Amino acid sequence: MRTRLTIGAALVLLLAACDGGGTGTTPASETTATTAVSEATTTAPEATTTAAGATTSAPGDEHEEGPARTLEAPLATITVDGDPADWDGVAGLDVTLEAIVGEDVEPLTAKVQVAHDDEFVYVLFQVEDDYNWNPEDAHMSGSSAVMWRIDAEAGEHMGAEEPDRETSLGMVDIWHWELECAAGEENGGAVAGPGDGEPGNDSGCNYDDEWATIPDEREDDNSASGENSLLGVWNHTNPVEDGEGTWIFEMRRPLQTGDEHDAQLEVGGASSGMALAYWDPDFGPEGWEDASHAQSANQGWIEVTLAAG
Ligand SMILES: [Ca+2]
Ligand SMILES: [Ca+2]
Ligand SMILES: [Ca+2]
Ligand SMILES: [Ca+2]
Repeated sequence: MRTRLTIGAALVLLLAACDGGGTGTTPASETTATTAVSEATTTAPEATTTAAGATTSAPGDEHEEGPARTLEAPLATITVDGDPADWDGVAGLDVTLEAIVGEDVEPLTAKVQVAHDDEFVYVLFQVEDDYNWNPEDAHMSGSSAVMWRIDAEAGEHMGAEEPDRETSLGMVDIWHWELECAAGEENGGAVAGPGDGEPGNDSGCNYDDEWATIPDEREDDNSASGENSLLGVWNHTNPVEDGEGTWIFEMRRPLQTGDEHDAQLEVGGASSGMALAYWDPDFGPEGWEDASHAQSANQGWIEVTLAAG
């Protein structure tokens, strides 16, 4: 079906290139305490600052090993409702999302925050881009993906590393979101359990829990051990057609799912690699295309640790 093909093709390209960066822009990284979305600011491209809870490094040249970007996820009380007010005080990492090599996509400013409680990991991914949403055509709406490393050696290019996209270095976990349900609605969360149809395919809202080993091998979490209670609510600060503002993607998932196709997260444990992507519906007259996303993987994994306190 259309949606299925779209997701597959798009994610093939999610992390398709790391050698060269493509844009010539030095992505900014900045750590700030969370502010209300209405106060979201544009990050100065040159600025790189570090604050408590996160460290940053300037991405750019291909896989030159520098200080890894890290993000510490605190204990917090979060409600997944599309309202980011509950993230005040949770440190965030500003990220410039970039085109893959060979694509002409303007860099976008984004910010990610991660928190946890005893049961769930929470992610707030905010992207500065104007509002477009068409419930009949996901390509005419914003779209996002959050990816996590499952295997320690997995490459940030959907399990591989450039230039060899055909050789898997390990498995990755992908939360892929096409906005087929309206702002403020719960997406996912209640999809079928193991062994019931296609439990990794959220047929209701198209917020799918997936996995990949290389860009060409990506699937929904449909194994017998599949656990797919991934829940998200999206919103936008200025939800009028072409309204300038910030996309809000708020989501949660159990820390431990027992699903072989998910990253298992542990409070106080080793860091977990994360990468981000966003598809802009203004890319062309037909909306975004598979390769037209802006993404963070050129800059390597963002290393997330879940702090006990
Ligand atoms: Ca909230
Ligand atoms: Ca746009
Ligand atoms: Ca899963
Ligand atoms: Ca998964």
